[in-house]
Amino acid sequence: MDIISVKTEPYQGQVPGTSGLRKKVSVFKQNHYLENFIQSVFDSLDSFEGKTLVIGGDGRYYNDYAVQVLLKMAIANQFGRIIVGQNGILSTPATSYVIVKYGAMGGFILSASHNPGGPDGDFGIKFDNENGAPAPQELTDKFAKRTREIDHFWWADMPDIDLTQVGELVFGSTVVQVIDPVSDYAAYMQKIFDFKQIKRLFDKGFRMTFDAMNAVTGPYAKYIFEDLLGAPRGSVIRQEPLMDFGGLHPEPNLTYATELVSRMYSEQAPDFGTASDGDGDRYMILGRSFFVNPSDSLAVLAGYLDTIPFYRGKMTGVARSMPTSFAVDDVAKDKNLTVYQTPTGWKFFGSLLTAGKITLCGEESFGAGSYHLQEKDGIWAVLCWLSILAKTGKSVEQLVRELWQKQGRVFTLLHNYDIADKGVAEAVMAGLKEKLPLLPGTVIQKEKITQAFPFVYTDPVTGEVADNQGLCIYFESDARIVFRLSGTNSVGATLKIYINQRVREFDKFDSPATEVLDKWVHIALELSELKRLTGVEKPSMIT
Ligand code: VG1
Ligand code: CO
Repeated sequence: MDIISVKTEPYQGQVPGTSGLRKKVSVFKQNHYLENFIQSVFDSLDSFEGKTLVIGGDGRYYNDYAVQVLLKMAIANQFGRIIVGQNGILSTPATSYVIVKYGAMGGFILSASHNPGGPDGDFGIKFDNENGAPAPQELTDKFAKRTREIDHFWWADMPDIDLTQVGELVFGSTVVQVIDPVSDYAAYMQKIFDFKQIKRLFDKGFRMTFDAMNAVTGPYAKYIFEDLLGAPRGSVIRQEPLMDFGGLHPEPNLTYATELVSRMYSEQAPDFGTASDGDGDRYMILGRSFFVNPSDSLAVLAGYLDTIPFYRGKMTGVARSMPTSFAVDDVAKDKNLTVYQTPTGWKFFGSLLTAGKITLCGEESFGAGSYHLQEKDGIWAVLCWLSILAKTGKSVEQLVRELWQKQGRVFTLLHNYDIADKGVAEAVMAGLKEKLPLLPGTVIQKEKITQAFPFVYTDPVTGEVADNQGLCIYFESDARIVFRLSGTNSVGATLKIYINQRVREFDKFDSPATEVLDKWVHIALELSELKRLTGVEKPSMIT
């Protein structure tokens, strides 16, 4: 095996977004594109010679190839040990756990998460630090800076490594350890949750459907829910990870998890419906003919997390990303927990979790997690729900209705507008931002604006400031509209409009969110002049 230095030229635009670097597969396939980014990450880290690195991915198209590139480069850069999931597979939460468990200095996750896969789809790469947390902004800025200067990378000239068998292989001064992707994570879940209690629920005939969406959680879910907890065979659907996710969009929401949704609204619906995303860090909750919006789910988790022994007496604070509704705030207040509002993206929770300021955190996109590990964790969230259902004996619907009875129902709606030209989308945001100072006190479509401001976040632990994190407009009638640009798409731009309103009239609780919040959609469109400025008539996704 020869270790060689290979000359290269920088690429433009290798800038990590909300969660890692995400681009079309065709972009990643350009000569040295992947190698440049990987070496830029290595060059941005403090000494790592002799240390341990974790590598895994969600199994999407190009995972096989990229894993081999990463291995050869990590060997050439002289890591002491590389822990890699069998066949190159590890979910995002499993990677995070494995990093901490084996004392690694960090790890790579090859995934574009909820973005579609396949030769015409997206690929991605993200880096977690030694806490198993997504690289913070300061570090991702370093990666991007280095990609603009890079002129060579290190390469081990050797054949591909066989990743089909669990075990250890030695290459020069590096040990490559192939691990089973599921077992460490599953063992950890058994430490957190009372599996016997959940098993009793299934023994009594409780039924669930977990839609793995042909993505990475299939093997995890099958082992945990069917093999260990005794959910009937077939409870985990679409459990085989496919390179292109069967042509589907692996994002758990009402638009993309259609099969699960129709099952949950049918006559034979099971008691509990869940789904996960491409890399296993998100979830989705449905009861029988009942959808739980992610912000309400976070509120339920906040209310009951301390019924799980692992968390008893450990509750400190709760954090939610800014676009996540305020449903959790009242629950937290009741329980004397501090609430933090962070920008979108898991990397902003890391410092709060590490400092012990929060126990639980979550996002409106069905990401939730706790201090058990520093990534969002889909299967963990499902296990939380199962524990709460087992402990209380209540149904999903009952738990959510109790929340509404207490504090009113906070309706939520998200409209995504795909805009081909990123510059045009940025211009819409800039125009609206300019208007914000003039809005408070004005009335639009009979609704009075109370506050309007761009969201700027100062990390209470590190003091780091993140600006440009969305535009917020609050109304007198307990409503809020948030505008922000997505940071995960690989081409063009997606402008997201998030709408929330708290409704206290019981007789409105069962109206669809699309109906209750329709008025606010019109207000948002009028304020932003989105249609006129972009020519885009309809959202690509409503959830
Ligand atoms: C989206 C979600 C955000 C989530 C991010 C990464 O980001 O809104 O809540 O953290 O995806 O999740 P954006 O910038 O497109 O709104 V994942 O599961 O795709 O790593
Ligand atoms: Co994900």
